[in-house]
Amino acid sequence: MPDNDHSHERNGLSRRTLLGATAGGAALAGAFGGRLSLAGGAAGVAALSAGAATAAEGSFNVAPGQLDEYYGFWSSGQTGEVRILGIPSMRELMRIPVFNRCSATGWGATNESLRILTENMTEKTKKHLAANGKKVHDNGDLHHVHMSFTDGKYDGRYLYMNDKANTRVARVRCDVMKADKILEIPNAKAIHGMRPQKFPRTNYIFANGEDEAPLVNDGKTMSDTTTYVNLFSAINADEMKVAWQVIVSGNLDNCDADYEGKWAFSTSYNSEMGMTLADMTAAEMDHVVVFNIAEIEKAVAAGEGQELNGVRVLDGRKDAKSKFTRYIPVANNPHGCNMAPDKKHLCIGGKLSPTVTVLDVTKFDALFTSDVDPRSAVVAEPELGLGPLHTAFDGRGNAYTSLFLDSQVVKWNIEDAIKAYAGEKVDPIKDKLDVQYQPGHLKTVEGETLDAANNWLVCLCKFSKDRFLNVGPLKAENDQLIDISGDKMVLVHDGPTFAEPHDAIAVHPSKLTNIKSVWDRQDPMWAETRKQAEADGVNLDEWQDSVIRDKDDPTKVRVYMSSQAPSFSLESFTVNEGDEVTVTITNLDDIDDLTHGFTMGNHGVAMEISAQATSSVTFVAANPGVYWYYCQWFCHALHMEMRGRMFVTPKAT
Ligand code: RUQ
Ligand code: CUA
Ligand code: CA
Repeated sequence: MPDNDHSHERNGLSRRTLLGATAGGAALAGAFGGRLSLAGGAAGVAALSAGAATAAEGSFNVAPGQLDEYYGFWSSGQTGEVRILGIPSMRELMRIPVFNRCSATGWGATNESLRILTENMTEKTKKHLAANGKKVHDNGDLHHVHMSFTDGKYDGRYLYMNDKANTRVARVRCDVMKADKILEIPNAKAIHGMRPQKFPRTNYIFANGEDEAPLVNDGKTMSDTTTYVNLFSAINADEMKVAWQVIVSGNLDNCDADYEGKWAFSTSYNSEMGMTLADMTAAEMDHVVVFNIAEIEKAVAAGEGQELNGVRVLDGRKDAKSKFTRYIPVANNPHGCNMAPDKKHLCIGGKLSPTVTVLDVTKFDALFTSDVDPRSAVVAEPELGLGPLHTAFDGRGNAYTSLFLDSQVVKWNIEDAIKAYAGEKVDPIKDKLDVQYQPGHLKTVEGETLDAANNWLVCLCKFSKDRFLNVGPLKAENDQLIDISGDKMVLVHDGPTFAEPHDAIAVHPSKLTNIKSVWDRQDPMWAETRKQAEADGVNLDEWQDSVIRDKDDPTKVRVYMSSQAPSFSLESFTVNEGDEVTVTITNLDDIDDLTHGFTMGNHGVAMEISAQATSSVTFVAANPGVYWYYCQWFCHALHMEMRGRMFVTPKAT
């Protein structure tokens, strides 16, 4: 058993003791779906005292004051943020603003976040935003969040996430759980599927372009779809720069990578290059594209292909008989693309077909070196039910596939499916469980890594209908927790979530030992702000209360203050009507959980300043008068008194 597949002893204790001590155990076990009997009796108690209880009792209750066993990192769909949930309690622990604006933290308003949001923007986007009177996009559509890998396992350095709406990929630092890079991908359109390279480490983030458009999209060609292309992008995960792109045939939906660092693969639902629903579903087969990383790297190093908007672009289209790609036909309009932790099997969700196609990635070499039929890599195609979308894995060779139309999760065994495909009389399906309703992604604990555990499955349902109190026409989604430790799956918990979290991962805390509780004063997040302060002769690491007018541009004023509960170092400052004011605040408190805030009344300005952090915000003081600023983060018994005045002096007429 992997060492992260450990206990739920907290609540198990009472239940196990109860079961072991009473004759009513069997009846109770029945009430819990027949599962409790697995843990009953002396064996269960012995295992518990050895500190190695299993999840068999399906206990999801985390008592007040107790910590969850796993971090869950959730996408938030159209909300554009990442959320941290505890598993198994499904309690929401934190929100990480990424592509969205955040009223609480000032993400999208502070100079530090604006630099991250804008520094890797294309010229086209800058032009568009300027024309619309904006600095940044207001929305994002965050589907997939994944952690960086070392040797096929999560390494706790970074999280990566996509924005389908505005063709971006972002990175979150796990030490502080804040975004530090946001990259707009040039040339491609609508980044959907996104995965880190798993082995030997995450050198690349693979990102699928979903929407078809002319490669040079300048209006010279529009309705002539023969000029449309789709791009597969590899991003240098350390530098957060696009490393290379490959033009493919058809569009790209979901992707994944293998455990040898040789391949990436993507599903395509529009090999037809259709522009209407009828055309996109017209063919009998679509395909999976296999990308040959070594061949692509060689060609990039040799300067093959073309340079477009600063990126090396190779042609990997089917008819180009490319050495970069192979196309494996699969049933029309596939969706999920999930690599099993057995290092060998890639599972493709059939969506329109009731099947999952299992590909053996060790057979991919032959596709590039000989003339074999690409379908020779198919080793199983079990019929599982209606609308198979995504597949998750445990560490015992089982797969769990979401059935969107059947509103079920189906548990099946990969080796049995392979045997059945070879003609043996064996049923790969082990269990089916009803979920509520229409599931999309589903996730086991570290199931996309070599540490796949055998205890929990989170199933992200697209509808909640009657599961919660009615809150109006727009309802919560329903993320359900399923105990998979026994032979039968048991639904144990409903967890409502806002907007549509497409995807999630679960990570054991032992992978996240670098999380800080207080910022490092030298953090790069405010390096630019620090440079400006130094130029202004201000030491950000000390108590400071300076108001500095720019020597070259006298309409610019920089206000520096520190905070220590319950006061700002400046109880007032004065600027002139029409000045551009930059307020920089350093929180000198270095106690756990002592966050201050800064809100400038009636100016739409607010930001978070956590312990030892520096944050700054810039605005124009357009109206003369007295304006109060205050700390909006409860920090002290005298938190209400933590406020001050900005005097805006009228222009001399
Ligand atoms: S997708 S419900 Cu945006 Cu990950 Cu499949
Ligand atoms: Cu400082 Cu509230
Ligand atoms: Ca199709």
